[in-house]
Amino acid sequence: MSQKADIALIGLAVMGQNLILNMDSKGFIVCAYNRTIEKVTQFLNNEAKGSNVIGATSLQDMVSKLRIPRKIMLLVKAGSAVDEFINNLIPLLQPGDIIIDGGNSEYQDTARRCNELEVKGLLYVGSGVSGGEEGARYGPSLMPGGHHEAWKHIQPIFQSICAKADNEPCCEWVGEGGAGHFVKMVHNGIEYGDMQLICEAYDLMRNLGLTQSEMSKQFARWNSEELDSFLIEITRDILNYKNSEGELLLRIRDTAGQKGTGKWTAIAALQYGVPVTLIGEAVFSRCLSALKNERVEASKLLKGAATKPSVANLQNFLNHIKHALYCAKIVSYAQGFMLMREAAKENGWNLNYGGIALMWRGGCIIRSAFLGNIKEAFTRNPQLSNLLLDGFFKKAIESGQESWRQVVSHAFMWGIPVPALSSALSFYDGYRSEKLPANLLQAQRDFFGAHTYELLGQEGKFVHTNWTGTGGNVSASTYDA
Ligand code: NBP
Repeated sequence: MSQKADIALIGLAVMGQNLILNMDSKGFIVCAYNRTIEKVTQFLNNEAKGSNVIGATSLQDMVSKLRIPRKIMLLVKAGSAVDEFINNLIPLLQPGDIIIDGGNSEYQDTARRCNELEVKGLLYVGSGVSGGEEGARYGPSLMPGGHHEAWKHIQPIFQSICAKADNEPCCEWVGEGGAGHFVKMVHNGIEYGDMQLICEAYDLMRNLGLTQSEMSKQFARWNSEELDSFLIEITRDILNYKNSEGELLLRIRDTAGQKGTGKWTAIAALQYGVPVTLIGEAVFSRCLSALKNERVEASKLLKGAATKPSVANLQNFLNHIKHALYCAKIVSYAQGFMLMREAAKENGWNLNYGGIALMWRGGCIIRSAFLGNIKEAFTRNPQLSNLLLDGFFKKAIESGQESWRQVVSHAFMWGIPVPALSSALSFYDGYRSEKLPANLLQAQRDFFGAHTYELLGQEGKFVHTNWTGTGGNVSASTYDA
């Protein structure tokens, strides 16, 4: 009888194929399966030729080829395909077997599946996988969560195939239920934010008349400093890219699509009541970009600022842009970690924030030197309540904030949209405000809806005032504004 496989992988599209080849290269025996069976043979005869990968012709065949406890990883389209496979696998498995979903599933679906499988004695893991095709092949960032009992069985495979940063694996157990997919969702939201910030820096530079080659040089310089990251690096290369028709970027339509994980992050932020403003703006910016036809019409009708973009000292201003980008990025990550902290509280997850920073440090799209600084912040103080309060980041914003304010105010005067840079600055100013104008909000709500208010020094005691002398003295018990 031939050797049994260590793991089965279902879904032979780009992610599945590359993860299989990665596992194979690390010495694990993988059994490959796909809904369209012909793709298994195609894969074995082409990409996996010469490897130890084995194929299966049916789910029964696949299950019979696995070591116990069986480990089956799904890399299929998120949604009903995952449920269909789980339902078809249940009758074929034994208690203690493990199903792993490595797709971009919604974290609440993962939590539901965890509960459903627990009743049947099966272990379920929802794992974030980041890094795209190349990451999957040579070392992704992996964010597994679900039934903790599964971790000791999958840990050797996961920590062997994942990316490494400073010799540490970019994969650690995240937490119970949907925790792994939640953290992956926030990662994707942060990716949206980073990309939007870079786009705003690019927009400012091109409005100041820089050529693509000059902008590329700026990004190259920034990539050797505190902004050192994969996204800055690829932006440098995109700006430099030319084909037979010249600079490609100039010919790309200015409308961006989305697959939904950024939107999910913004929805979760609203649901948990956490002001994740920068990612929200990044999602809305993509929505605004998609209104191309409307924007073309509006551009002919609506007047903008009277002041044309220009600066006395270009080099100085470019440095201001770098600081603005860095400060706003700090706010974005601080907001993302605030969201994870609140979700952890509500879901009973014991998240290791330094460990999460390390998981994102290598392999994934937001990989950067900056994540190393975040890891260090949580190592210094594992109980850190907000990244903005860490000494390193506090100092970074102190030294960059004048530049940040210059950039945002100039952009407003020139009529250049900078939603992410500016919303981050407003958040920063709000977060550091001892007094916000919400006293007036309380008064307004009580005035028109008898919603009551709290007096300073008497927190927790809600009172109502008859502001006009004509309303009653009864306060509202329902919340409607
Ligand atoms: P896709 O998301 O394109 O999914 C293709 C796979 O899903 C194929 O195996 C296909 O089988 C299967 N499938 C579909 Br589509 N509908 C199905 C159904 N109703 N029942 C059973 N199988 C079905 O592949 P991918 O881009 O490799 O991504 C896989 C997962 O990883 C997704 O959740 C994705 O969001 C996530 N992810 C992707 C990336 C990336 O860079 N692409 C990065 C990180 C995470 P077939 O061959 O029979 O049609």
